[in-house]
Amino acid sequence: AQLVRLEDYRPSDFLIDRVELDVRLHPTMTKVTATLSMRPNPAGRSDVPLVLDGDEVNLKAIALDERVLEVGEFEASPQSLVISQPPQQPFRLTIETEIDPTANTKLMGLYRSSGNYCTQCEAEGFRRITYFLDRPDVLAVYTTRIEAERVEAPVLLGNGNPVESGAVEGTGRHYAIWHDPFPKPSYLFALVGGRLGRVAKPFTTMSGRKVEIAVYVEPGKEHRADYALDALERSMIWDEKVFGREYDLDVFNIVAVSDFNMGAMENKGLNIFNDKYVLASPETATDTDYANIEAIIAHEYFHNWSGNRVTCRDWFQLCLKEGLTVFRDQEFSSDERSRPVHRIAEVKTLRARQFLEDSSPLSHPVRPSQYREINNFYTATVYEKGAEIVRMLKTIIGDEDFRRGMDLYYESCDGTAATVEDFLKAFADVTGRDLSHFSHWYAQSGTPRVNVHGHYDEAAKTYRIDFKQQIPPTPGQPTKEPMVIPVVLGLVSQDGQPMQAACERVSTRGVFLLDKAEDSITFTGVSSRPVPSVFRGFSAPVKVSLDLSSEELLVLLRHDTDAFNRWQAAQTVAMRMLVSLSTGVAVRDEEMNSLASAFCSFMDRDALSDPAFAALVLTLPSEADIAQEIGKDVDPDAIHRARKEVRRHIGRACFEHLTDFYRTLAETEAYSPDAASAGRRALRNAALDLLTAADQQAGEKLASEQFETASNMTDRLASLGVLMTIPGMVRENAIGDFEQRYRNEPLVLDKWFTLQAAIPEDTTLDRVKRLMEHPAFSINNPNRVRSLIGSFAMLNQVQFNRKDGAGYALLASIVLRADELNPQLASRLLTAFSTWKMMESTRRSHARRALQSIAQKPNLSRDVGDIVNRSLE
Ligand code: BAL
Ligand code: ZN
Repeated sequence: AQLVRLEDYRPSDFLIDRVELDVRLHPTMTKVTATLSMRPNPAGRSDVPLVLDGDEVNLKAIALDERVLEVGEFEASPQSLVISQPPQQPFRLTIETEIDPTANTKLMGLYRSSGNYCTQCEAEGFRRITYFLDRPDVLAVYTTRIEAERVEAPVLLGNGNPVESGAVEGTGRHYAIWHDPFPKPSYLFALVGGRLGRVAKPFTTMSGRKVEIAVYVEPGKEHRADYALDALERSMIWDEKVFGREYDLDVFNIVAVSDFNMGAMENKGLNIFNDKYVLASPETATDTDYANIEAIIAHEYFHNWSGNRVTCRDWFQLCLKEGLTVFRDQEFSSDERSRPVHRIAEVKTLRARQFLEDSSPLSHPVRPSQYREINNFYTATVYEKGAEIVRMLKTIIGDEDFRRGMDLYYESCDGTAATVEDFLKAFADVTGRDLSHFSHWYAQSGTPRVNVHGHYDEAAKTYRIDFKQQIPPTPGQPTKEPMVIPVVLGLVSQDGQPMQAACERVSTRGVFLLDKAEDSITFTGVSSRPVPSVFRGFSAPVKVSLDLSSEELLVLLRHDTDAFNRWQAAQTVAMRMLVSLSTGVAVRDEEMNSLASAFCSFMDRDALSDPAFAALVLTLPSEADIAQEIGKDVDPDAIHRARKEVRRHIGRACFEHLTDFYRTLAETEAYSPDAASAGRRALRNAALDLLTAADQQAGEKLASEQFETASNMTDRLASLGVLMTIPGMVRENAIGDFEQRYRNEPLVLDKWFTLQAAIPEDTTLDRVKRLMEHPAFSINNPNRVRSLIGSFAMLNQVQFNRKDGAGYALLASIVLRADELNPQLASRLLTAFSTWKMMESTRRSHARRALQSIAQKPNLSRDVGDIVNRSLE
């Protein structure tokens, strides 16, 4: 596949000002007539052919300024439509195409999900509907007429505002016309036709405009859309209050569909969602589901400004909308929930996904400089690290200047397709700062490592901290420049008091900017040896090496004013022990006991004051986190044993506290998804997990009771998760019971698939194969495939990475099968191999062979071909 390079960008030679679409929906023969009002682009080249993009479209007719073009005046293939001598003044091009939505298993373009018609056009799906200049810098005003059989699709939705609807006389068909006054790129186009239930409410914007907001779902599931509708309303209010951004159309519609490659899509005025991120009831959704729904509803809504009103010039700028919008949704969730708890959750995700990616052969900059398949760049790096860059910018310039910069960005770029440079310029303009050095964060890949060493001078009463940053080599980038790293820090005394020492290099907001490879800062007036608390709130996406002893870290766990670093301290101490145990380094009993007693005293003193935070502290680093920390010659079996041993030790040492939590935190009121209630459930279920690690029999009994009596999905699923760790009939009966209870609930069965795929036992491979034959499983449905196969490969460290290579072989065979139907889904699954180079040699050879077996296959999609080749490099 051809390499696309950022440096080759040039403006389009033609522009499209208006698009009139007439879409006659039919299950297998949908007719699309597109009338494009076009003109040569003054910024483009003149006297060049007009080349429109296509992808598997079937051309029926073409006319230029109402004159039908003859064969010879144009050249059409399924991939492009070329008019060699287009007019040099404005013209109208009318293109008729025919497409088959039922055969569209790629779920890009127009397709059917549970019989309903829907679209997905980002990044390059619009070209699967009609020939077009399918690039984000071609902005047009769209009017869409949708027509369908009324019985098949009583609901017809498009972008923008509804204009007109009615019957098509003498037929069973009807139509709706939608007009979107805001110029937009084709990737934001959407339409929906189907049988759908609806919940709606009026919303009045801050300037008094009336808007109807609505969520459409499968009929009968309307009550499960209430939470999504509420989250939408809260998002709209928050964006007005925090960013001054108001909604701009008369309606805002969300449609939930069951077959969707992504989480959701921000089409203008018509967001289309994976139903997993819309539907929720206490009986079917967990606290995590509720939190995800809230975050993703907000994310897609926030795109209306960060993505739609200001869009991207080209796909290299994807982080411009995604990183910024993730930052915005994270801020929203932090405001709606608990900021420190949410920050820890964000960092856990960042480390698990982005740090992992950045240390793998798939590492790439937040703004890549080249790609072969853009769908492979909807990554944790672009999204999550992209959000961290925005957060660092805010930390460096402060809240007020950040808001002024955002206002200027929206004002100066509204209605345009912008770049990262445009974004940074707004902040440079409002602050007078030169942000060119900071912009390395967009261009350099790899996770910087920062070494921190403290030196206390007792006589001079000074404390010096030496910082050293290193950025590892990554594909295409053997050497790096130092980054600008904001270090938020403070000093804590050995007895846990905040110390007010002076250092001119640290701003009043407690920020030191590390912008050289090495630098030192000195605090004066330091009365006793301090414990430094650095990277408070995880102020930069870096790995930190600290020369603190476990005792000093435990001072931070107990006393730091920064909740993130309290959690981090516990994680660091536990991680050191887990790495030692996993790699055959002896751990002294005293060390283990001191960690356990720190946990006990934490439970004693602090845990119940913030149960959500406590649950995070009590959860040890995951097996994948430990593997990443070890980094090479990884033995997943040893890691699994080590984690089990430390959990057992803590569970035994703190058994009374845990039992006490388990009893006192029992649910007494009706389920509510709010953060405080969710926190209590999280702590209780973390306690159950540790109790079971300490005493399997007692844990099995408690978990079985909880499984039987749970009044909500969070508790039922948590107890089933605990039972999954104990082989035997109790577990198998619970699996069967769960299946019976939820056999008509696909999203709940996904959880059932996931738990079974994650069982760390040798028999799991066969179980997964058996489950692929289950009537509820379908290789065509992304949620099902991700829940069974994705979970096996990403969550089950020991079984995916089996020493006999059978886990790798299974994934390889499924990737190849999925690739024939849905390349995006297949290439996502394939990224599970990104850890292969860090495994010990036997596993590494098996993984290489599995990857090679994929690479050798003829007719791979561009998606899978790109990932497999980069993985093997
Ligand atoms: N734009 C693709 C889905 C999302 O990030 O919102
Ligand atoms: Zn997004």
